[in-house]
Amino acid sequence: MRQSSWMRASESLSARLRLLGFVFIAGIGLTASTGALAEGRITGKITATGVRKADNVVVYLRQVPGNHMPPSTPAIMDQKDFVFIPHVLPIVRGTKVRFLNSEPKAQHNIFSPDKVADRMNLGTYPPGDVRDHVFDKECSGSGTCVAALLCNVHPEMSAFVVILQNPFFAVSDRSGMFEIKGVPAGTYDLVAWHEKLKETTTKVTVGSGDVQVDLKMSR
Ligand SMILES: [Cu+2]
Repeated sequence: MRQSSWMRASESLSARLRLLGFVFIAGIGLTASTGALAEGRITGKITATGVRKADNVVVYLRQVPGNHMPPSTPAIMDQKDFVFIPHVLPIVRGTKVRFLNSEPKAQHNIFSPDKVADRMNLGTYPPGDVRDHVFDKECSGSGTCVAALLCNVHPEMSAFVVILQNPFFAVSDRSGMFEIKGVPAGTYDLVAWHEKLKETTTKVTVGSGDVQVDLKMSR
């Protein structure tokens, strides 16, 4: 009687230990997986001298480990009221950009004279038509990889496709604010590029949570 009660107690104890062990291992597993998946957000404000507004600054991480695939859907560059929309389009290298013509009547011709990024000419085409181009060439030289876009019908039209290694980028708004979400934990070079301002590079360390980075840019 005494023995069997001891055995029951012992079995119950070993069952509890097994359960405890399971919970412990599961706990380690959970900690390890959340550790590996830690990601944060980079937010900030750009103050620029020499331009009226600090918008259209592309803020991006120069190099993020891994092979970053371009999206399966094309990025859109529209043309309306004789303006490229958006004025600045950051993409992951290899992204297909679809060029629309949303004018009621006017034809446009899109080309990039850029020898460094991607020299191309999509020809002249009417409203409603589209042209696609995949920006997949490696840039020669250092600095941000940019393809300037022009229209040979309307010389006042211009835009920029900024070709990047990874999808962790943002374009600043009219008040110079930007936000990059879902950044894997790590230390990176945060680059700010603007068509008229000097490029800046800042070291940034991202954990889980928010990192605030304010940037100053000038001509
Ligand atoms: Cu045009």
